[in-house]
Amino acid sequence: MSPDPVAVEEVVAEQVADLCVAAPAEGEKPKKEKKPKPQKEKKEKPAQGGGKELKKETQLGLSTKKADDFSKWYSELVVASELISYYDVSGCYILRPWAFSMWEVVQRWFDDNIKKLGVQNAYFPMFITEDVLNTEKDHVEGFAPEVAWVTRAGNSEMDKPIAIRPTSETVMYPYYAQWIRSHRDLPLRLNQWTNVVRWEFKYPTPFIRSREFLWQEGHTAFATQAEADTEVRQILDFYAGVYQELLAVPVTQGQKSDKEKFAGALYTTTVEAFIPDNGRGVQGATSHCLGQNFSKMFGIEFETEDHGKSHAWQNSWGLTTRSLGVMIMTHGDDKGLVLPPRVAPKQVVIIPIPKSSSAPEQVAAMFEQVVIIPILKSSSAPEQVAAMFEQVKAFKASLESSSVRVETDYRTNYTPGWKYNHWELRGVPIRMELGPKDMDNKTVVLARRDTGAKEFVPWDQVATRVPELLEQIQADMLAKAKARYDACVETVTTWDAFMAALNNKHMALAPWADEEEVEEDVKKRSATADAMGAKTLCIPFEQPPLPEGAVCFASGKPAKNWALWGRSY
Ligand code: 87F
Repeated sequence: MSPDPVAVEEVVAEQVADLCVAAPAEGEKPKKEKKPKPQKEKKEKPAQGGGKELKKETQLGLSTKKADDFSKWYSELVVASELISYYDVSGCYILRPWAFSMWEVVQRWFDDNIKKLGVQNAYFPMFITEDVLNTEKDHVEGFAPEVAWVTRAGNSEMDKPIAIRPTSETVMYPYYAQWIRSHRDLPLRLNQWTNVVRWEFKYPTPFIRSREFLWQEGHTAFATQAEADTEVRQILDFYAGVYQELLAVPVTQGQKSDKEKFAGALYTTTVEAFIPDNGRGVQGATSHCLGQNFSKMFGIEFETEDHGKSHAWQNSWGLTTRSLGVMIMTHGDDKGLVLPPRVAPKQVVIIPIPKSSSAPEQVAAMFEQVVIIPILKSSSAPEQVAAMFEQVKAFKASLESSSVRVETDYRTNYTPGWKYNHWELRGVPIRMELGPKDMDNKTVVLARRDTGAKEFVPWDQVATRVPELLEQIQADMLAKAKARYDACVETVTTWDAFMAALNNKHMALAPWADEEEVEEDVKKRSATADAMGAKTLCIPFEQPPLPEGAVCFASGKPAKNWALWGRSY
């Protein structure tokens, strides 16, 4: 993946301010790191025991609105929704189960798809000797400051320091050179799911930019360029699928400019997302055709069918946990996460609402899920509450048999309002309420997290309506995000219109002569006192027709294509 620009206008959320490296201005030397203090998270305090406290609602939700301070909203959100805990190594985060299970959904989907193409999973070590890392010196050079090294074991300095993988080209390709001898050994298509370490000094942001992150990296070798070219685009389509079909995040597919491509690649393709709230583009995932660059460096040579010799054609491609951050930023609102059903760890939460906010202890004791039993009088008879809870269990079983991921919340020490906030914060797509009236009418209420819309559904239709509604929510979330995305693409032909688009927190689609010097110049000229310069996000594969005589918006030279520009992560 190509290096990211420095975020200059990020504002630190109050409770994380002292954890992070101060954001250096572009070109400025990174500041010295402060020793981070462990994060103080706002803990939920359930009402304890006695009746008086039971009604008192605990403070849930977010103190910052998305539109008021996006960066602070995001930092608060990822912690409050229990996706992330801050860690005492700056730029590293704990992925809690709510986040990790979404990564597992992404993994499963992508893994199934690449296996259908014939890719196999493998695992290579995370350590790299200095000599091997230097085999690829030209390409590693620009990244060298980010490589982390192990220099000591126990109390003794190591004879030779060992690098921790920032990516695995140099780890894997010496073995590809051993394994690939004949055209019969091709194609070789391996993928690994791992962590990688890049010791960045740019401003860290959970999921979006961290010093250790999770990803998959695919490394494949073919006999011909045509096969490699085909795979590059198949993988890119899968990446677009992860974003659009699972995460409901629109992306543009395209090719990176020469300046932005991976230095080791022949060409780099990318899916580019956009965060309207801060006007930043974000590289979603990249699929590179490495050509024969690495096979020549590492000696990956094979005997062809006609007994000649040829260097293999190689690709590499990667998707990281950043994808979850883009999804969270895209859909989240002032109440918390809004999760697309296909990745939501729980798709429906069923909340029984007995007449009183608490159930009698003898009823509560029947259910293992209930751990805290308040001793209170209830206005619902135990039999009524028991019947309601039985009905909830029946819905859970029936929905789970159609593979719906269901949570039930029988807790009796929280009010219904508190529970609504709790599950809204966590982004569960559908809340199903079952109250005394619903028991009488044999209906439930389904409330959508994305729109807040509520509907009554007869019991006998729940098993069909819920899956249908989940698909509807998924489709509506993508459509809404796509409409916002499209509204952020401004077609411009002049420098002034280009700057106006950027300063309006939009992307600019502009005719371009495809010159690296011009891209560098645009980056400098478009930087303002409080905003970074712009770069090309990609040259979209879907190109509008270029009018006769169209000229580059920045250089005035004859345009070669339309490029998508933006300020970006
Ligand atoms: C940081 C330190 C050292 C990115 C780095 O995009 C080396 C690198 O090679 C480095 N950051 N890269 C480029 C990674 C290229 C490529 N690798 C496989 C991918 C996808 C997965």
